[in-house]
Amino acid sequence: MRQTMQNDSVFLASNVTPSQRQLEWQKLEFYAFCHFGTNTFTGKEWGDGNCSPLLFAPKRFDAEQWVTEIKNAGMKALILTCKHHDGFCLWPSKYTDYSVKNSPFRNGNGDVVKEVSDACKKYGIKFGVYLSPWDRHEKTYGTGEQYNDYFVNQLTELAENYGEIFCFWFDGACGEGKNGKVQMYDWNRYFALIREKQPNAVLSICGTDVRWCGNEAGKYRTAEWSVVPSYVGNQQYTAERSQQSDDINFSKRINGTASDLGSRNAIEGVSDFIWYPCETDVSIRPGWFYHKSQDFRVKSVKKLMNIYYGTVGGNSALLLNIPPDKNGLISKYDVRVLRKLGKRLRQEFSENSAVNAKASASSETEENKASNVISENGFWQCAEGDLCPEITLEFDEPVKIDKVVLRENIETGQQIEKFEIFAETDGGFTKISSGETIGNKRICVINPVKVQKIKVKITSYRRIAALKRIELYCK
Ligand code: FUL
Repeated sequence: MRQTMQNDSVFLASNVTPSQRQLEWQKLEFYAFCHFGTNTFTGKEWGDGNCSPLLFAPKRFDAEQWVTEIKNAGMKALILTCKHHDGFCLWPSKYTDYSVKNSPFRNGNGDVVKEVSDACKKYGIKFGVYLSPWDRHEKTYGTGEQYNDYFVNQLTELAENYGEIFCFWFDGACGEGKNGKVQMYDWNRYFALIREKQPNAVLSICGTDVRWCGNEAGKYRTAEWSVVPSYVGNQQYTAERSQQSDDINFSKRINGTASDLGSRNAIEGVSDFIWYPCETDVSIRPGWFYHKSQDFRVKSVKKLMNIYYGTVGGNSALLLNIPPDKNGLISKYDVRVLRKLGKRLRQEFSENSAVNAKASASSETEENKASNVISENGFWQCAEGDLCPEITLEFDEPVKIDKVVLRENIETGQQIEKFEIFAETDGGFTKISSGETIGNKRICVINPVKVQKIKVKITSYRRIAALKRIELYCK
């Protein structure tokens, strides 16, 4: 235990823990974004809200195709752009004519939100809603209360009619510029409504449960903290860093991302903290919407695996955008990569050999024993006063590994600041990896090695050191 002054920033941060809904969300790790709407047909990224609904005409739309490919690639949920900035609604909203009901899709009787949410239910993945606060079509946008009523009405339709929703994703983007309309969003009213109608849903990005990573390029932090100063949770903070103009290069930029939000240095002098875990959103293509011209620019499996290791394996969730095409299908170019990605993930994490080991530690508590790290339940916690706790897994026979997965017990907060991993081979212990944070999950990719023992040393932590799991894999 270090620095236990009761008013010390590090001590205060160490007391912050996730809510139940954040813990449930944390289990998803990897899920899909589907940008689909009029832009799919016009070739734009930011529609201006003036194009005719008649353009929305997917001829072979099949939500089950989306969901089966997404599930196969290892993703556990899907977030649909029910309304993007152009204001066009993918469900027949009662409050506007600018929706699927005036499009050729299913002769005006279609409901994309219904078909996608039903497919998610059928195949057992979660469904989430993206509803853009910024609306370029709706006349009341910029009037204050009238637009807030409109937005609340739409949220109510979505929250009431499509079953369980795991997430409401509120984009911070707005490109109205200096002379554009200014709308004062009534966030508290939106959030209260969702808490009432969908109490298990997380509020993301401009919401208070899940934090935007700060870029759209798949760039991640080497040390990702879920406990951050409260001001990071302010909607203004997120909006100012979000996209301000229709600029394709925004998705490549990483300079808006603060590299450190939670280390001792970053939180010095701060006394207010929140649990606000990171989500990294990135598109499988250069754009968020489908463009035929980008068919040959789908990210490779290698690139996606790197992003996966850095995000899912770096205490962030990964929200991978897969934009369906004009037919209303995930195109064969994306399908090819998604299938390979799913196969690769299954290979990389096929068998956890840690379950066959014997665990011992420099210290443990009565309830939270070392052996818990290789079981299905519980966690290991070192005894008070153990300043450099270590835990060792020992095998009867040497085991080949190329990845060590560590999971902190985040129910008791995020506290581990530095760790080192050693392997005992024929020639004694050698260091094979080290890192700063762990949080929900840290994946350490190492050179393949045959080990008799693995030792994890926690060289710096805040108030408690508690590991939920150690897993060992080899492809
Ligand atoms: C941004 C938007 O402006 C993009 O169009 C896209 O929806 C992305 C996920 O968020 O802020």
